[in-house]
Amino acid sequence: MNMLVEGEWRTDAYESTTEEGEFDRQGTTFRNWVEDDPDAEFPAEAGRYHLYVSRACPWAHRTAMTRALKGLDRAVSLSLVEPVRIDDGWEFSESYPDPLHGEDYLRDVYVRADPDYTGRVTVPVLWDRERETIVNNESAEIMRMLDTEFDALAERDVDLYPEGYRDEVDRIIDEIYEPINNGVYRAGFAGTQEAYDEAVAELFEALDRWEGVLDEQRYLVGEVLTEADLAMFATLVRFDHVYHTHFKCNRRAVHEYPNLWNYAKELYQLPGIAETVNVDHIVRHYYESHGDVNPKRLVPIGPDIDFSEPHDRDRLPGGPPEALYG
Ligand SMILES: N[C@@H](CCC(=O)N[C@@H](CS)C(=O)NCC(=O)O)C(=O)O
Repeated sequence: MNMLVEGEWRTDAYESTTEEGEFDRQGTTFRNWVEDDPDAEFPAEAGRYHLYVSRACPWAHRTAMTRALKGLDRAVSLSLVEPVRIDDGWEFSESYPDPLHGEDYLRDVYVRADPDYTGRVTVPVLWDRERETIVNNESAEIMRMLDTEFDALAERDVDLYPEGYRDEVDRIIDEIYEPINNGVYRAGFAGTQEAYDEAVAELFEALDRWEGVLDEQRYLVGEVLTEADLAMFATLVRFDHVYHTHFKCNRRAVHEYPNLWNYAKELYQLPGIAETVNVDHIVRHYYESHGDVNPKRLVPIGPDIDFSEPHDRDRLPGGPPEALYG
């Protein structure tokens, strides 16, 4: 797989599966925090930070959705990369330029932050214009910072990490990570039948369980929308187009689960969310980037589903934050 090694781009630097054929996701390295404190090393300030995302990537998607729901569009700028990622990693282009430095590749942005950087070149990236560096490239942490530390700059009073639910939000984000968010990758990149069998068994056991929970409650923690829902939605919205077929998670599609499907449609229809979903980028990224999984890089035709069709979630107590409609 591709990565930077001491600032040099290498295309064969690491194996993404273990000897047992299990997908092994490498950790992220920039882990600083923006703080709601003018004296902090990285203080929350309008116009100072920039978010690099891919519309294809589910991890980046959580951060883009948080920014959209909270109304941080003016405070934190955002730009995209080309959807297909092959030998050069994530690329900028005329359509999707690097607005800060005019670089050709996202790896160049990593090298600007650290000329000796060793690690994967991933999205999302939170860049600090002032210190000219990457603050953080771990999506769960960027989502949390946008939600809590940038709250004073948000144009909408939307709190996705509400007091009284915080432990539950953390617990659920953690709980769905391995079987669901990362589970689809563990299935898709499995190198042995055993690794695949284990991943899909855990994935569908978890989906079946949440299908049951969502029959009784509107969101993952109950009546209020939280960061945990954004983490879940990022996987659900990609599932039927990509994970079902490309990653062989085909025991059932999300649109065949009544509650998960209606829940996904509700989230898609929240103000600002549809604009963060680009099915073309999602589909092209997965089918065209992974030559090992899909050597001919053909993009399949379906499925014919519509996230903007009516949902039935108003049958349950609770609902989206009122500020979204203010
Ligand atoms: N733990 C990271 C993972 C991010 C990640 O793996 N992003 C993928 C895209 S979906 C990526 O950029 N991969 C490039 C690579 O691994 O070289 C996070 O949650 O932010």
